[in-house]
Amino acid sequence: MTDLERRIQGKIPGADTGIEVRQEVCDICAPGPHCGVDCYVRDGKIIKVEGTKNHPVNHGLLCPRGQANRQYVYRENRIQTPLRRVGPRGSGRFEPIGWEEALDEAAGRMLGYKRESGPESVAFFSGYNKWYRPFLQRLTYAFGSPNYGTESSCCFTASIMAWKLLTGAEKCSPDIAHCGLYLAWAYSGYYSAYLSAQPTLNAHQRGMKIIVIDHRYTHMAERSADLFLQIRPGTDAALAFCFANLLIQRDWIDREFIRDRVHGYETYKAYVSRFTPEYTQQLTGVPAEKILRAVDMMHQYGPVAINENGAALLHHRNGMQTYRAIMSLTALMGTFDRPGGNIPTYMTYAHSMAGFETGEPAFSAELRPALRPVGAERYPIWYDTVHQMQAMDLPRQIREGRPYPIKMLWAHGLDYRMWPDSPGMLRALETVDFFVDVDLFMTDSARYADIVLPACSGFERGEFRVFGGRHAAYTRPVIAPLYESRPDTDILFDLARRLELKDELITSDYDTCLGYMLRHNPSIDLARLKEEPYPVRVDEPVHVPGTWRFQTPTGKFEIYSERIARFSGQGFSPIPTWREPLAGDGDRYPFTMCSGIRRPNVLHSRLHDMPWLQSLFPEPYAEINREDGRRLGIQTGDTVEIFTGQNTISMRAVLTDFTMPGTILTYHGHREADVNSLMGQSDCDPYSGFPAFKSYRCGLRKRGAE
Ligand SMILES: Nc1nc2c(c(=O)[nH]1)N[C@H]1C(S)=C(S)[C@@H](COP(=O)(O)OP(=O)(O)OC[C@H]3O[C@@H](n4cnc5c(=O)[nH]c(N)nc54)[C@H](O)[C@@H]3O)O[C@H]1N2
Ligand SMILES: Nc1nc2c(c(=O)[nH]1)N[C@H]1C(S)=C(S)[C@@H](COP(=O)(O)OP(=O)(O)OC[C@H]3O[C@@H](n4cnc5c(=O)[nH]c(N)nc54)[C@H](O)[C@@H]3O)O[C@H]1N2
Ligand SMILES: [Mo]
Repeated sequence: MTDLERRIQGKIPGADTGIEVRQEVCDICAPGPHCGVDCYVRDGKIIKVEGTKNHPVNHGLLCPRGQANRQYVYRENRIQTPLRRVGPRGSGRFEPIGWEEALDEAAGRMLGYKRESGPESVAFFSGYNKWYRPFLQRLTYAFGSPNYGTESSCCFTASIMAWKLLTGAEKCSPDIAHCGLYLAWAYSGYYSAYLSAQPTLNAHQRGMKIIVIDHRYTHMAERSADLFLQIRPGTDAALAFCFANLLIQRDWIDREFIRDRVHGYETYKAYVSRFTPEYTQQLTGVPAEKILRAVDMMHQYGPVAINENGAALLHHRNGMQTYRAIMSLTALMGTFDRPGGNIPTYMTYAHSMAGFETGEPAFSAELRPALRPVGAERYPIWYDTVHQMQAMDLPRQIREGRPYPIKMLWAHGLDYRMWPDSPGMLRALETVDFFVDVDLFMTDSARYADIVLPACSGFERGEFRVFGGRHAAYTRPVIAPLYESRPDTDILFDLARRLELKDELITSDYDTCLGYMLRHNPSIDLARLKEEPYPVRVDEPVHVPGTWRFQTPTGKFEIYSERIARFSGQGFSPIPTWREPLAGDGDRYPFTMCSGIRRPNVLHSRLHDMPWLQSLFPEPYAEINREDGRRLGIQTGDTVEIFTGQNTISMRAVLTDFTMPGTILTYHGHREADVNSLMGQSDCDPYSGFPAFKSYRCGLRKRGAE
């Protein structure tokens, strides 16, 4: 082997090896962390990836999923050309067609349904991906349909609802840098948000105390908890009420803040008084003396900051109320909008929080028609606060046609296994007249589409992004789009131009729209950003703690929500309330299934087939408490059946002492063991519409045992 060959094999960049290092951003779990990636490119192909050292977000780190980016981009089932279905739905029989033909046909159908059944009969949907959403949402509304909906119908939006109802803010981040005690409430860090773990550990080392509240003994609990409260899934509201009760009884509250800035204190005080430590122990499983110890610590070590959680606390049938209960503690303690507490922040751009505002929310929503979207009847509080389609109700409406028919579905990255009662969503895909799916890969959902369009990955496109700490970037593609794939936004503009729309923006182009969204952000210069390989710090005004003006009907922190009070007649409670979390059929099913607990090697449906990542955990598995295993004669490695009235699935058992007896922890999106097929549609949180993914009743047995 020559020296040059060795250097090529070693992937050494240089003019002689023809290997160049180009910067991109990992798109696998964006917009979570947005980690910078160095891509080693040779002959137009990515041959290696590693974390970008001088990237302000990840500083050279990459998680296992990010490390596997090369396998992700070059997966065998990438869709290569636009396709038209020629076999029955689900058969996977398609013929390649050209882009013009595909978009003409889709646009023709859309206009036809609009004429025959109204614009609302066409629904627009986005899966987990966020980067193109502003454009998709504007296009939906410009077309005249109210039915823009996304995966966020079951992810984090219920927390936004809670904050909006309480304060008018959308998100309130814990101020870890200045707090004395961190309530790591449903926070494990290591798997779901790995970049947040180190700052938390650093703060702990400087003296910040940590109370971990989780049903699983997590790494965070093991390594850094000063106190660990092991709690039954979904019972967290009771714990928050008990904390409130004890803080009030001991007069460890901020009376001035409550007097001047809180609405509903007296009603709430009366309500929480029944949550004694003993009663709360019965509901939550947390020993009374530990609850008392936690409250002592909150008093002794404040200011207290509380973790913002996007899913684990919300995936219960009382999730939104639970969130309101927990965050109402910031009003009692006076830590809302105070250093060391929870500070309001902005959703800056496409669901990313960078600390400053842009015109993106207005761009996305300003053309919203007055028509009522899917889910508005069933989930009125959702509709009142979010205004979008509640996509959890979409399968029902497609199948039943009530209150009006949905004829066509235009989707980007739709995965039917995201919904509870996933078979019901699949039936909806069979029922709907016309279905277009835009995805990178030929997924099990895309197989049901009439037209399938190939999107390119984040490495094959350039795009505007923002990052925490007031950073912005305009990425550049590191390789050309594979096959005939294209960026979702290009597809959307080409569609928009075919829809006879009056809106000049959504029929223009990406940069023109960005210019409009950023017209009040003078420090962001797109041309300059395009020249920069790394994110640039921008000089935009940020929220100053202590200056928040409550955007609520009373202009105060509304523990008693006047907005919800308007719906009291429909059984909704203006103050946070308790409800037993278990969803699903009655007592025949003694276990609590907590599904979708984040794991290091998976992200929803999209990574289950990837060899490197799959090698870490080759099969779907369920974590089962060792005691339960002993009782049922189950050992690690056995195949177990998890069952409900809806369905039965099989997984490998992994016995552990880290879970609570009676709980089963699983992951979702597996083709061969789809947990969502075990769940019904009827048990969603009535406030938010969120499914009870994390506290569903089920049965468990060793395969073969009856
Ligand atoms: N690796 C990886 N990272 C991800 C994702 C992924 O699929 N894989 N998904 C991303 C997405 S879309 C989301 S929404 C976020 C979710 O992010 P998180 O909600 O942080 O995700 P989890 O790690 O499942 O949950 C955090 C902790 O809450 C605990 N928990 C679960 N249920 C309860 C409960 O009822 N009460 C209490 N007190 N604790 C509970 C879990 O045991 C866990 O330790 O993760 C994001 N990051
Ligand atoms: N049981 C259970 N179910 C859950 C959860 C749980 O915890 N438990 N979590 C819920 C939560 S929080 C979430 S966020 C959802 C996740 O919901 P999903 O939307 O199911 O997430 P993914 O499977 O990651 O992505 C969907 C599709 O997007 C495609 N895709 C990736 N990048 C692009 C792109 O740039 N353009 C286009 N057009 N497509 C792209 C992927 O190939 C994939 O097919 O699942 C929810 N469902
Ligand atoms: Mo999520």
